[in-house]
Amino acid sequence: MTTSMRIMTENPLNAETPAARLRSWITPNAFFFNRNQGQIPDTPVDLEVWRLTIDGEVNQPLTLDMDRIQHLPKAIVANTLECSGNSRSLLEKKASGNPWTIGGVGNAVWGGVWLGDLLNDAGLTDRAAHVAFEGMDTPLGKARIKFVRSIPIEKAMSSTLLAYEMNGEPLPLKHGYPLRALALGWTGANCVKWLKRISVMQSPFNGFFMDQVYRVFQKGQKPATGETVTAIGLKSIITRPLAGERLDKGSLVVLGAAYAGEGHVAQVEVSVDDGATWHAAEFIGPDEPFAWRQWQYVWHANQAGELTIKSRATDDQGRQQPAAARWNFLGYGNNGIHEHAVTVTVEG
Ligand SMILES: Nc1nc2c(c(=O)[nH]1)N[C@H]1C(S)=C(S)[C@@H](COP(=O)(O)O)O[C@H]1N2
Ligand SMILES: [Mo]
Repeated sequence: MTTSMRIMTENPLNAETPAARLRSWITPNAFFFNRNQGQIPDTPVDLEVWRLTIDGEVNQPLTLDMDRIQHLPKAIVANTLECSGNSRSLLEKKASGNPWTIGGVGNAVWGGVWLGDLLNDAGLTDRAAHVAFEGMDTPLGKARIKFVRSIPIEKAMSSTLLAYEMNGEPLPLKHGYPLRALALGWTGANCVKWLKRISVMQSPFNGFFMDQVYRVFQKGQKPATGETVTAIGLKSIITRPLAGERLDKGSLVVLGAAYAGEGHVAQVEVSVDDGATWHAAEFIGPDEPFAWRQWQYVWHANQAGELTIKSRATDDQGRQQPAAARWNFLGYGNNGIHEHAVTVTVEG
């Protein structure tokens, strides 16, 4: 069983959390997945020189240092972060991008300030409709395009955190030190790291990572005409046993996590006969908005042979995780029950 990060690319660093590290409610900082389009700053920025600017469609632009930010009312919130491309490699039809299995997701308790509080201080003009975030990472690739992303003003005002702490520690360099945005319940692409500038705009930011990359589109379709990735979908994953494991007969605890972005997971069911019959799993531990729920199902494996375990989540509106993923060109948002099935062998 592997417990170290699975590195997909070194530069930029893209690495996923091994399943064994997804079995606790909190994902430790050292094992939280890494997803980067650019080059992580090689040294933490000096807080003496770092400033956050808030400008654009505001009455009073703000320039804030960390001391000022940390003296504002502190919010502490749990949030499960998932990369839009998570589970891409589990799709039956290939899609281009990092070959994530299930480990492009993690849950942490973040400390910071509400973006809405800062935007209220700056005062929004009546043209304010979108909020763009710019980080300090160095762009890679020939075109040297900065990772700039914008979100609608409603999301920015209602439930977006600017985090300077992760699981009680200062935000680690890899995860955006000194400050990152977290659009709670939305995919990682909406959560810019190493923040330096927040601009309020009349329309969405136009740029490569807005128009060409984080879009759900089909082959032959222009990316910009596809939908922008926003909220994380309803999904459950099995973190134990692992695919291909050989198990002894007897009682076995099946473990997993389920999450729903801005929604709330109400039920998880498990099937050990490839979806023919389903049994309620039991939740373990905290149940917080925007955070995954860990679950377990005790399975009495008394017959030898190969079999397929599936899990399915239902939210508090009665919506169910889809039986199969909805394929798209970049393989975003794979939350299919079928794609996340785990086949194991019970030894005779
Ligand atoms: N500045 C900056 N922010 C960024 C990115 C980036 O490349 N640069 N990648 C985004 C993507 S696609 C994801 S999934 C998350 C990953 O956050 P993590 O590395 O802390 O897990 O960061 C987001 N924020
Ligand atoms: Mo991502």
